[in-house]
Amino acid sequence: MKIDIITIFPKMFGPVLNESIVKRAQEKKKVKIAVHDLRDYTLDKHRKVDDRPFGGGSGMVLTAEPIFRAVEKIKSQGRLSVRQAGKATKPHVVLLCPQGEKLTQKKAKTLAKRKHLILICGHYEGVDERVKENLVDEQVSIGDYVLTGGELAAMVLVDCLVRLVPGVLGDKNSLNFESFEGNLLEYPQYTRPANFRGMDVPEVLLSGNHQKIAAWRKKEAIKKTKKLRPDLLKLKN
Ligand code: 6GU
Repeated sequence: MKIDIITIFPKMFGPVLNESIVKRAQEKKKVKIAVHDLRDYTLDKHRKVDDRPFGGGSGMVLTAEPIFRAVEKIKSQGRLSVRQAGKATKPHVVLLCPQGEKLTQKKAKTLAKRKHLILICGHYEGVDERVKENLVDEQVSIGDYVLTGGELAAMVLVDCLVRLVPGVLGDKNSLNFESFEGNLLEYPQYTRPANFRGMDVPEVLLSGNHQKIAAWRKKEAIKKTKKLRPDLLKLKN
C-alpha cells in the first residue's frame, strides 16, 4: 500500500510515522508513506496556501490551486510507481475534515483494500469547495469534535490502516482481533505476577485449559461490551 499525505505541517508526521509498528511496516516494505509539504506546490513566491473567504466571514480558506497541483503531481508519479500485476492503480483521494464520513473499523477495512491513497489534511476554517467537488473521492472525519487541522486525523487513519495491511501484524495477532473486532470489546488481559498487591488473576487463566479459557474470554468480552458499549452489539461488521 502506498499512502501520500499532503499537509502544511509535514514535520508533525515524523514522530508518528517513524516509531513502532508503522515504522516497521515501512521497513518491511508493506507500506510506503510519503509526506508532501503543500507549500511546495504553490505558484507564488510567498508560498501562500490560503486566502479570505468570498462573501466575507472570519478565518482563512485553503486555496484550490496548490492542492490540485499536489494531487496531480502525485497521480502522475503513481502511474510509474504504484503498480499491481503490471497495471497502474488509480489513487483514491481522501480529504480529512470534520464534515467527512466518520471513521469506523468497517470504513478502515474498506480503505485498507486500496493500493494507493492520497490523504489531504484540511485546515483553518475550511477548504475551497471545488477541491471537495472535483478532486476528492471522499471526505473522512475521525469523530464528532473539532481539531485545528486534519493532521492528527490523518495520523489516526494511517495508524488504523497500516495494522490492517496483510503481514504487518503477526498472524496470531491478526486472527485474534479478526474474531472480535467490531462487535465486542477486548476481553480482560492479565500478565505476571498472578498476585499483585493482593489482587488475583482469575483462576481459569492459570488452569492451562484452553477451551475453558476461550469460553471465559468470550463471556467476559460480552459482559464488558454490554456494560460499557451496548451500542456495539447492534452493529453489523
Ligand atoms: Cl478530519 N479534521 C478536523 N479539523 N477536525 C476533526 C476531524 C478532521 N475529525 C474529527 N475532528
